[in-house]
Amino acid sequence: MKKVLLASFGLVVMVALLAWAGGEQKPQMSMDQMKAEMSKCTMCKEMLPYMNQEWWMGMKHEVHNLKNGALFIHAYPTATEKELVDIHKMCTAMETAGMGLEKMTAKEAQGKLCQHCQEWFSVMKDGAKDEWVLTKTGSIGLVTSDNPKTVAKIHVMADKVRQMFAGTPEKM
Ligand SMILES: [Cu+2]
Repeated sequence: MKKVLLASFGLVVMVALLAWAGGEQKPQMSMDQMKAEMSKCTMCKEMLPYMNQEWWMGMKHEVHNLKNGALFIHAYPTATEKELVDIHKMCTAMETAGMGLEKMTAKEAQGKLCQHCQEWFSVMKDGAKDEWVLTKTGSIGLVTSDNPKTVAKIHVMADKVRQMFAGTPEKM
């Protein structure tokens, strides 16, 4: 299941980037720049084929801290049933890509993952547990650990994701 954690986080990051690129604030990077960045990351590049879809911009995202981790809600409330098939297909494509990550060393991950996927790779290496469910509007994930240090790390990650969606691109 760990691979899904990475997949989902990459998704979060890129949707946040996309939100900035299309938002009212000054774009921090153009769509082409963003795509170039994504193509360098083993996880994020799996999303490239779907980026022109309308549902990308309709994503609603929530992150909530738990005592032992965090809860991630990805929802595409505007997606039709047909689009949801694509959304779930994308999740599966990233899961497949993620299978390769399990064999990666931390050093390899540095070369093959973007900064944010690397941070989640690190949480994963700590032994965090996660469980993801495909839902009628997208997906929901629980990321937890019995180790207080790892829980603290998960909370830092959750904060970063919230900040991204609050529009603080300097954290990128
Ligand atoms: Cu990435």
